[in-house]
Amino acid sequence: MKANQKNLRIDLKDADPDIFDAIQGEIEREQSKIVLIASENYVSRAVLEAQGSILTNKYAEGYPGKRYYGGCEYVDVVESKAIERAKKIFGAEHVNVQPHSGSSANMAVYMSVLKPGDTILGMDLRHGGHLSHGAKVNFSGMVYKNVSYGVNSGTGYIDYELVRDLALAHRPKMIVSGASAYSRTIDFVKFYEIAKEVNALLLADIAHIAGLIAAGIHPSPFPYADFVTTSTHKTLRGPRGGMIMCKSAFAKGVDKFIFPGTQGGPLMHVIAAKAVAFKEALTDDFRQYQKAIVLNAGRLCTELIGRGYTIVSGGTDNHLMLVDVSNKNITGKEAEEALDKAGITVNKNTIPFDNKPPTVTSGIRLGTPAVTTRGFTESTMSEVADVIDKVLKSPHDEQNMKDQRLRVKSICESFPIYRAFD
Ligand code: DSN
Repeated sequence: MKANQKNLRIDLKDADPDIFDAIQGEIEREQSKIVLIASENYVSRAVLEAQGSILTNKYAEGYPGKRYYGGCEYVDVVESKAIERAKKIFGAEHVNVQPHSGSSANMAVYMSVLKPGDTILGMDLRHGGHLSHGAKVNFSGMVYKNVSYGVNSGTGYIDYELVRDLALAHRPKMIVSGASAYSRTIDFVKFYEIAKEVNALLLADIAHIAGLIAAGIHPSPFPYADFVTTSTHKTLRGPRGGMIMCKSAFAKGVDKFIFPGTQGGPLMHVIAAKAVAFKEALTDDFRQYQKAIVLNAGRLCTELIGRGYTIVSGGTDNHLMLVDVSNKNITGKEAEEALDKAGITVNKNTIPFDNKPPTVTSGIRLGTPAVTTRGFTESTMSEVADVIDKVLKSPHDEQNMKDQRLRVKSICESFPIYRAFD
């Protein structure tokens, strides 16, 4: 057999031990640590299998039935199923499942209806918004003029009066609703009314809460938003990727600005994995899972408040919370590092009106989608809160850190993830 043919049959562990070992290391890390990063999750084996499939071999520029390559009969089935299922989950008029990420999805939406220099009104990154909602360091803030709204300094809730005032003063072409670090229900109706008043288009970026919306736990942006974008790997629990949903009137523009506007060939293995995840999202199990995410976040939040922690806005309605650790004599960066040593993975996060830079921060963001997938219940969350508190109180006490690491390991052993650990 020739070498090039042999490659088709050699396992990764023999072909590339470096990468194989790194993947094994990551499996061990995911198994033995508690992931509280609000935007991460564990996909099902079926999603993994689809994403790791031979569909990665196929070029399919274009859309089902209208491709620029031959041999697309099977990938057409895959993409059509993904679209059909997404429409069913969200009640969308038009769906494009090709965006490689949430950011690419937002880019295509902007390009389909805005001209460079047009104004976008989006949530301030430092108040919980996303880079692609107009941040200066991102294409969205370089190509378009950005005006930012934020949360009310007293309540920590989105300041809808400020959104309206800014909209009236700046007459944006596009208003972006949606956030990456906001723990309260987003009022899409209010955003719609403001957009209507100033004749702006409304984009709802539901990346974080897509799963909750799919399960009917968070109000849907449909039929209010003109465009709805999402990543597919957070609460929605699909592969890493993006998706655009929109009203039929905008379908042509959106499709054109994904392909050929901003992307070439779609990642058909990823689209297959999206289709599988969407099938899962239509089940009752998924609805129960989303309910459990919110219950777990609620319990973690209550337990932390009970231990003297300040939560931005005073609580959570969804899958995440922002913990202001400044009254605990620790920065967000230090908290992230100490928790990681004990086996709890979180991310430092600026809190609204933070006086520390984003590399330091006064807060940490905690979320429950991943731990809920592996089976943590509310009582597990109470124990997790206790570990967090003990770590943050005495991060330099070596014995304490060893004790907390052991507690984390023991919790993790009770909730195995992938089959390799059975
Ligand atoms: N970086 C993502 C998050 O962690 O929320 C947003 O895309």
